[in-house]
Amino acid sequence: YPDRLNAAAELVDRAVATYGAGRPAVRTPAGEVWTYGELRERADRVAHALVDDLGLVPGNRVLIRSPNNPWTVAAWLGVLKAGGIAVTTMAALRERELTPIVEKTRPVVALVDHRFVDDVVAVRDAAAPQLTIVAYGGDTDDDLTRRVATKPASFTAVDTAADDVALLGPTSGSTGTPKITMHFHRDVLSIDNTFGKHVLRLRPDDVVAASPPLGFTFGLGMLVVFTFRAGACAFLTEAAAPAQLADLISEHGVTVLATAPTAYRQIVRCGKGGQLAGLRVAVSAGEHLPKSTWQQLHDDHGLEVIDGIGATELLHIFISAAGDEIRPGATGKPVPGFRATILDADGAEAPAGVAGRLAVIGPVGCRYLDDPRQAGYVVDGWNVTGDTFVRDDDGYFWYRARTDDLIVSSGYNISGPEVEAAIDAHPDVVECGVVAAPDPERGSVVCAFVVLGDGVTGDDAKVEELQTFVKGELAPYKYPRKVLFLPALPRNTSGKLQRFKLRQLLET
Ligand code: 3SK
Repeated sequence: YPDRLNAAAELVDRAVATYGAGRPAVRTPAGEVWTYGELRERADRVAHALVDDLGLVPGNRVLIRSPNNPWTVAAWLGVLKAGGIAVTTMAALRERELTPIVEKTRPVVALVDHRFVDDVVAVRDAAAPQLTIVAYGGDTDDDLTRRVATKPASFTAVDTAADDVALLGPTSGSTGTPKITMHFHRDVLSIDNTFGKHVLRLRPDDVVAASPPLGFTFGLGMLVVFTFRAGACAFLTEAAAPAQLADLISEHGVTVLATAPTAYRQIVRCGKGGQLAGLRVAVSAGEHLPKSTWQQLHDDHGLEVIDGIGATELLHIFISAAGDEIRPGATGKPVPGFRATILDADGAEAPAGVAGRLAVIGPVGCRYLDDPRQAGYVVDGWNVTGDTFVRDDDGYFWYRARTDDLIVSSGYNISGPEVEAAIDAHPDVVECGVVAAPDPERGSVVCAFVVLGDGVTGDDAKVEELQTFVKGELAPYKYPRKVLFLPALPRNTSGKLQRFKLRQLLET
């Protein structure tokens, strides 16, 4: 990369120059379409409002809080063009989750969708008097989207250094205390030069939908970075349940979908798998994609889902495979640009076939903002993830468990997600989460929290049926000795299963 680089200019100005101002950049289910020219103009007006009205200077941080919609994209691009640092958050976060993020990142401005202002006001009043809150998307006179109408239509992007911070991405980690990852302007582009160019390979005529929020780098990469680098169109849905999303995909000619395995399973279970027929590319990440789910999507719906593992610390996906390279059940190989290895308990590189912690090196690395947990994540230059994987002789990486999800029962090592995948395959199960339950005899036993389909009763007979079913699928020692039924599983705002909350349920 050149020394000076502004990622927002590279995304939107470059798209206008390469693909034309009239090409659609973003669309919504309501039929709103913004061309690349319109998106650039609105982002430029936002940059003017930030600098001219709100006194933003390069390096200032700007919190963005909104569901996925076109103004959020314009706001994000406008902040970066003005030389600011975007602190991306999810609309679903509440006051108690926003407070530590605001305290740590100290934004001077918050650009907030007008429907989500209250929690930010509460955080400002309690903890951040420096914060100017500007609502957008509403119809009051001081609303950002009304104010920008009077601003000049063009803004020359601040000549930021490639190594200036562009993005602060909060991540909750497994315990819930947020860590703030820092990413440079060049990092934003590098995810396209790795996963985007080598695995995803979008085309200008693609229409890209993704369920993860723009406040999660999975969604930001899919809907903004990869899409705009390819001159494609982002289809922005604010909050679509999987069944609705499936309908929107077929109604609006979506060709690329990125979502989590749970959403794929729910789409299939509610009989909407046929709505995915027009997809050219389907990406699954955020959670392990079990082989059974991949196979069902392939056999029944003709999809060759691209699985991948990423991390907010590394901005996006670093292990994946597409097309003929896919081995169902394996996550894939290191994306070109990345190296990956397995570390044993002593931190040494483990040979093929031996499970250990997945560690990665690539063009993007973990930099936590002022956080002692940095020393645990970056060790000898390796970014050490919280996942246990095994590498096979062909260099494919196979997911085993979160490092803290391994269940040791009577001396057996049991992967919680493996048992989950087995239970998920039962026709009455919507989803399940498996954790270790303390047991005086065995140390721990496998405990499954199960969500059943509508009208199915969770009684003793169902427990026995599920146990027998798992024994038929896996080595019998892995069957869940404890089965509890829940109406829904606890998930964080990115949709990840919160196993620590399941463990807490066992303590109550
Ligand atoms: O796998 C994930 O959880 C992830 C995290 C950040 C960015 C992208 C992905 C897929």
